[in-house]
Amino acid sequence: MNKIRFLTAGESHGQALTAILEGVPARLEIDEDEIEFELQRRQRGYGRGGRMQIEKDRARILSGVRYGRTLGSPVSLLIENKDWPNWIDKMSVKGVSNPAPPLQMPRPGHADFAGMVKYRQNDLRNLLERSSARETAMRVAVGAICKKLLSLFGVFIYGHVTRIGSVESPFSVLSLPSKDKKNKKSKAEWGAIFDKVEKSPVACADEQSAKQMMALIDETKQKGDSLGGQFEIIATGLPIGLGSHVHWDRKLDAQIAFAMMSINAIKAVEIGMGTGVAYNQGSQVHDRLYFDQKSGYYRGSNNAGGIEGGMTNGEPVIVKVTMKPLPTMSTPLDSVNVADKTPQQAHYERSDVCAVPAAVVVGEAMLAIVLANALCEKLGGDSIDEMKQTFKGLPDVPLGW
Ligand code: EPS
Repeated sequence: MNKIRFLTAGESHGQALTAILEGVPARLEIDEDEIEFELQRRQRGYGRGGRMQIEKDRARILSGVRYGRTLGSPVSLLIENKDWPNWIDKMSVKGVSNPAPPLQMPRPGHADFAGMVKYRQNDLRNLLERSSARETAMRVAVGAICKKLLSLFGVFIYGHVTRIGSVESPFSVLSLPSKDKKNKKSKAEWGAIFDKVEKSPVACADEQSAKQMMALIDETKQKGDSLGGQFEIIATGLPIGLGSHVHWDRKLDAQIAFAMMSINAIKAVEIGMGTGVAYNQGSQVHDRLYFDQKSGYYRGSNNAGGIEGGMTNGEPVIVKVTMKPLPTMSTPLDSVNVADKTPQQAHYERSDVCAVPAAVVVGEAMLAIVLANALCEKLGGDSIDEMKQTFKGLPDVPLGW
């Protein structure tokens, strides 16, 4: 990614998260309330721990915006950690006379062990603070700005949970009837489908499955265990030709996989039919191409998930993401005390039982960042106005070469 890039900083229980977002074109209208809307969506979710009762995420825009519009200069953001006053001693920037005792039992599945060895740390707090998914709040703030940019070009992103542990929702965008000519759905039609998701405590479109998911979360919490799951993200209204087939790092599916795998606890990413392509024949996998005067080009299915040859093909981009169960468990796993090498139970501190509903919003944000970058590359220009001019010149359907 080179048009839009960003860096974040901040520890989970430090003072704040910060970010610098570079490459946003000038004259994009954005305000803090729009960013907060996304931040609050990320805080939802049955299965979250006590921390979400403390935080009330809101990003302050510190630079790059004047009178409600971007300047083309770097946008910097700050989200305060409301929990910070409870951690002032444990997370003090300055040295203290009575530091907190070091945490020395790494949690299997977490960054603790490899991080302790790599960074020569004898206190796993020095790893967990940054490897915590708290950082994803800032990605959602950055993603909110990218979502706003995309919306000006008719691109919208939706996400929903398809699985938590053993409970699978029957709803998948991929399994919508192919006759639908999916890309032709209006924003209102997509909105109606995803309205149910927004109202669900587990971000699941199927009410029955949602109930089962919540029951499973309760049961798992009782046992002191944790849960992962899967979610699907979809981007609609994309023009043909974002990304490119010409070089490995310009392939859009590669960029999406990278972005999704960078989210905490993500172990697999699939585009469209994903791993299903291995079990089917070509005739069952590839999306037949049709044309009629009214709809232009359209497909009989969207197993490619909207990407062929590393480029958008005009169909919705569909990404399926798999998240592992969280490694912090109140019934901890076997570990070793790294101070004296004796067997001990892994460290436990307050955590979530399941964070899949929150991860959906982070996935949406990461997809928005990748797609906004690809759109800026495609349309060029230093301002939204310039991008819009170029956009008008793109063929609606690629007729009459
Ligand atoms: C997290 C542990 C929990 C989560 C946290 C991620 O935090 P705490 O240790 O303060 O209870 O709530 O997620 C967030 C703070 C957040 O904003 O999503 C972890 O270990 O990754």
